[in-house]
Amino acid sequence: MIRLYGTPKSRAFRCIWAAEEAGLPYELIPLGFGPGMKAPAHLKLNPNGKIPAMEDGALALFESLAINLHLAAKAGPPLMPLGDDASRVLQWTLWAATEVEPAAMQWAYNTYIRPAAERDPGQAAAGAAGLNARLDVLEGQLGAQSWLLGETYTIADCNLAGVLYGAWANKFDLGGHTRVKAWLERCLHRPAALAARALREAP
Ligand SMILES: N[C@@H](CCC(=O)N[C@@H](CS)C(=O)NCC(=O)O)C(=O)O
Repeated sequence: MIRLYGTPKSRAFRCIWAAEEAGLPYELIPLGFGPGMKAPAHLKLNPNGKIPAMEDGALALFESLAINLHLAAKAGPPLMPLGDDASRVLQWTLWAATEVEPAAMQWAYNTYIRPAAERDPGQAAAGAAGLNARLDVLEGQLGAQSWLLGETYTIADCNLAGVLYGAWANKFDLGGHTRVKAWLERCLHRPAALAARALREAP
Protein backbone atom coordinates (compact mmCIF):
# COMPACT_ATOMS: atom_id res chain seq x y z
CA MET A 1 0.00 0.00 0.00
CA ILE A 2 1.29 3.47 -0.91
CA ARG A 3 1.64 5.69 2.15
CA LEU A 4 1.55 9.48 1.70
CA TYR A 5 2.78 11.57 4.63
CA GLY A 6 1.54 15.12 5.00
CA THR A 7 -1.53 17.28 5.25
CA PRO A 8 -3.79 18.28 2.35
CA LYS A 9 -3.11 21.89 3.39
CA SER A 10 0.46 21.54 2.12
CA ARG A 11 2.16 20.38 -1.07
CA ALA A 12 0.87 16.91 -0.13
CA PHE A 13 -2.31 18.16 -1.84
CA ARG A 14 -0.58 17.59 -5.18
CA CYS A 15 0.25 14.01 -4.31
CA ILE A 16 -3.27 13.24 -3.09
CA TRP A 17 -4.54 14.61 -6.39
CA ALA A 18 -2.07 12.48 -8.38
CA ALA A 19 -2.89 9.34 -6.38
CA GLU A 20 -6.57 9.93 -7.12
CA GLU A 21 -5.80 10.41 -10.83
CA ALA A 22 -3.72 7.22 -10.81
CA GLY A 23 -6.56 5.27 -9.21
CA LEU A 24 -4.09 3.57 -6.89
CA PRO A 25 -4.96 2.54 -3.35
CA TYR A 26 -3.12 4.76 -0.90
CA GLU A 27 -3.16 5.73 2.73
CA LEU A 28 -2.77 9.35 3.87
CA ILE A 29 -0.72 9.46 7.07
CA PRO A 30 -1.56 12.82 8.68
CA LEU A 31 1.57 14.86 9.32
CA GLY A 32 1.12 18.59 9.71
CA PHE A 33 3.37 21.59 10.22
CA GLY A 34 5.14 21.08 13.52
CA PRO A 35 7.80 19.02 15.25
CA GLY A 36 6.63 15.73 13.67
CA MET A 37 8.23 16.59 10.35
CA LYS A 38 11.60 17.12 12.07
CA ALA A 39 11.38 13.87 14.09
CA PRO A 40 13.91 11.09 13.36
CA ALA A 41 11.25 8.71 12.01
CA HIS A 42 10.19 11.26 9.39
CA LEU A 43 13.75 12.36 8.59
CA LYS A 44 14.39 8.76 7.46
CA LEU A 45 11.78 9.33 4.74
CA ASN A 46 12.51 12.97 4.04
CA PRO A 47 15.88 14.18 5.35
CA ASN A 48 14.80 17.74 4.53
CA GLY A 49 12.34 17.56 7.42
CA LYS A 50 9.48 18.59 5.12
CA ILE A 51 6.24 17.23 3.76
CA PRO A 52 5.17 15.45 1.68
CA ALA A 53 6.97 12.10 1.72
CA MET A 54 5.91 8.75 0.31
CA GLU A 55 6.58 5.10 0.98
CA ASP A 56 5.82 2.43 -1.58
CA GLY A 57 7.18 -0.88 -0.38
CA ALA A 58 10.94 -0.45 0.03
CA LEU A 59 10.93 2.86 -1.83
CA ALA A 60 10.90 6.14 0.12
CA LEU A 61 10.58 9.38 -1.85
CA PHE A 62 10.48 13.09 -1.14
CA GLU A 63 9.72 16.01 -3.53
CA SER A 64 6.03 16.27 -4.30
CA LEU A 65 6.40 16.25 -8.09
CA ALA A 66 8.80 13.27 -8.04
CA ILE A 67 6.22 11.40 -5.96
CA ASN A 68 3.63 12.29 -8.59
CA LEU A 69 5.84 11.00 -11.43
CA HIS A 70 6.27 7.74 -9.51
CA LEU A 71 2.51 7.38 -9.01
CA ALA A 72 1.84 8.12 -12.67
CA ALA A 73 4.52 5.66 -13.81
CA LYS A 74 2.81 2.96 -11.78
CA ALA A 75 -0.51 3.80 -13.41
CA GLY A 76 1.07 3.88 -16.90
CA PRO A 77 -0.51 5.45 -19.99
CA PRO A 78 -2.37 7.71 -20.49
CA LEU A 79 -1.45 9.41 -17.16
CA MET A 80 2.26 8.72 -17.82
CA PRO A 81 2.63 8.43 -21.58
CA LEU A 82 5.37 6.51 -23.38
CA GLY A 83 8.13 7.58 -25.76
CA ASP A 84 8.74 11.25 -26.51
CA ASP A 85 5.68 12.28 -24.53
CA ALA A 86 7.30 10.85 -21.38
CA SER A 87 10.16 13.30 -21.96
CA ARG A 88 7.66 16.13 -22.48
CA VAL A 89 6.11 15.23 -19.12
CA LEU A 90 9.53 15.57 -17.49
CA GLN A 91 10.14 18.88 -19.25
CA TRP A 92 6.88 20.46 -18.06
CA THR A 93 7.26 19.01 -14.57
CA LEU A 94 10.77 20.45 -14.17
CA TRP A 95 9.54 23.74 -15.64
CA ALA A 96 6.76 23.82 -13.06
CA ALA A 97 9.25 23.24 -10.22
CA THR A 98 12.08 25.50 -11.35
CA GLU A 99 10.44 28.29 -13.36
CA VAL A 100 6.86 28.59 -12.13
CA GLU A 101 6.98 27.68 -8.45
CA PRO A 102 9.66 30.22 -7.36
CA ALA A 103 7.72 33.10 -8.95
CA ALA A 104 4.38 31.84 -7.62
CA MET A 105 5.84 31.51 -4.11
CA GLN A 106 7.41 34.99 -4.24
CA TRP A 107 3.95 36.36 -5.00
CA ALA A 108 2.27 34.07 -2.44
CA TYR A 109 4.56 34.90 0.48
CA ASN A 110 4.01 38.59 -0.12
CA THR A 111 0.25 38.52 -0.66
CA TYR A 112 -1.34 35.85 1.53
CA ILE A 113 1.15 33.57 3.34
CA ARG A 114 3.16 35.95 5.52
CA PRO A 115 1.45 38.10 8.14
CA ALA A 116 0.35 41.40 6.55
CA ALA A 117 3.04 43.43 8.33
CA GLU A 118 5.80 41.25 6.82
CA ARG A 119 4.64 41.46 3.20
CA ASP A 120 6.69 43.46 0.73
CA PRO A 121 4.59 44.93 -2.12
CA GLY A 122 7.68 45.23 -4.34
CA GLN A 123 8.38 41.52 -3.91
CA ALA A 124 4.73 40.72 -4.60
CA ALA A 125 4.91 42.73 -7.82
CA ALA A 126 8.17 41.03 -8.85
CA GLY A 127 6.62 37.61 -8.19
CA ALA A 128 3.53 38.54 -10.23
CA ALA A 129 5.71 39.76 -13.11
CA GLY A 130 7.75 36.55 -13.03
CA LEU A 131 4.63 34.41 -12.94
CA ASN A 132 3.01 36.35 -15.78
CA ALA A 133 6.10 35.78 -17.94
CA ARG A 134 5.73 32.00 -17.39
CA LEU A 135 1.98 32.17 -18.02
CA ASP A 136 2.73 33.81 -21.39
CA VAL A 137 4.71 30.69 -22.29
CA LEU A 138 1.92 28.42 -21.06
CA GLU A 139 -0.71 30.41 -22.96
CA GLY A 140 1.27 29.81 -26.16
CA GLN A 141 1.72 26.10 -25.44
CA LEU A 142 -1.98 25.53 -24.81
CA GLY A 143 -3.06 27.15 -28.08
CA ALA A 144 -6.27 25.43 -29.12
CA GLN A 145 -5.51 22.16 -27.34
CA SER A 146 -7.23 20.93 -24.17
CA TRP A 147 -4.18 19.77 -22.22
CA LEU A 148 -0.46 20.49 -22.05
CA LEU A 149 0.59 17.68 -24.39
CA GLY A 150 -2.43 17.76 -26.67
CA GLU A 151 -5.83 16.13 -26.31
CA THR A 152 -4.87 13.71 -23.52
CA TYR A 153 -4.60 14.69 -19.86
CA THR A 154 -1.29 13.58 -18.33
CA ILE A 155 0.56 13.92 -15.05
CA ALA A 156 2.22 17.02 -16.55
CA ASP A 157 -1.15 18.81 -16.29
CA CYS A 158 -1.59 17.61 -12.71
CA ASN A 159 1.90 18.72 -11.71
CA LEU A 160 1.73 22.15 -13.30
CA ALA A 161 -1.84 22.84 -12.16
CA GLY A 162 -0.88 21.63 -8.69
CA VAL A 163 1.91 24.21 -8.58
CA LEU A 164 -0.50 26.92 -9.80
CA TYR A 165 -3.29 25.94 -7.41
CA GLY A 166 -2.28 28.44 -4.69
CA ALA A 167 -2.28 31.35 -7.13
CA TRP A 168 -5.65 30.28 -8.57
CA ALA A 169 -7.23 29.80 -5.13
CA ASN A 170 -5.95 33.20 -4.01
CA LYS A 171 -7.28 35.02 -7.03
CA PHE A 172 -4.09 35.74 -8.98
CA ASP A 173 -5.23 37.86 -11.94
CA LEU A 174 -5.43 35.43 -14.86
CA GLY A 175 -7.41 37.91 -16.97
CA GLY A 176 -4.72 38.27 -19.61
CA HIS A 177 -4.29 34.49 -19.91
CA THR A 178 -7.65 33.17 -21.02
CA ARG A 179 -6.41 29.76 -22.18
CA VAL A 180 -4.46 29.23 -18.98
CA LYS A 181 -7.54 30.20 -16.96
CA ALA A 182 -9.79 27.77 -18.89
CA TRP A 183 -7.19 24.97 -18.68
CA LEU A 184 -6.74 25.48 -14.91
CA GLU A 185 -10.50 25.36 -14.41
CA ARG A 186 -10.61 22.11 -16.43
CA CYS A 187 -7.78 20.62 -14.38
CA LEU A 188 -9.14 21.68 -11.01
CA HIS A 189 -12.65 20.39 -11.71
CA ARG A 190 -11.64 16.85 -12.65
CA PRO A 191 -13.10 14.29 -10.23
CA ALA A 192 -9.64 13.48 -8.82
CA ALA A 193 -8.91 17.18 -8.26
CA LEU A 194 -12.27 17.72 -6.61
CA ALA A 195 -11.57 14.82 -4.23
CA ALA A 196 -8.19 16.34 -3.27
CA ARG A 197 -9.67 19.84 -3.05
CA ALA A 198 -12.40 18.64 -0.72
CA LEU A 199 -9.65 17.72 1.75
CA ARG A 200 -7.57 20.82 1.05
CA GLU A 201 -10.45 23.29 1.29
CA ALA A 202 -12.18 21.72 4.30
CA PRO A 203 -12.34 24.20 7.22
N1 LIG B 1 10.16 21.03 -3.07
C1 LIG B 1 9.51 20.38 -1.97
C2 LIG B 1 9.04 21.44 -0.98
C3 LIG B 1 8.52 20.80 0.31
C4 LIG B 1 8.06 21.87 1.28
O1 LIG B 1 8.63 22.98 1.35
N2 LIG B 1 7.06 21.53 2.07
C5 LIG B 1 6.56 22.46 3.05
C6 LIG B 1 5.05 22.27 3.21
S1 LIG B 1 4.17 22.65 1.72
C7 LIG B 1 7.19 22.14 4.40
O2 LIG B 1 7.30 21.01 4.76
N3 LIG B 1 7.59 23.19 5.13
C8 LIG B 1 8.09 23.04 6.46
C9 LIG B 1 9.47 23.57 6.63
O3 LIG B 1 10.05 24.09 5.66
O4 LIG B 1 9.97 23.46 7.75
C10 LIG B 1 8.33 19.54 -2.50
O5 LIG B 1 7.76 19.92 -3.53
O6 LIG B 1 7.99 18.52 -1.89
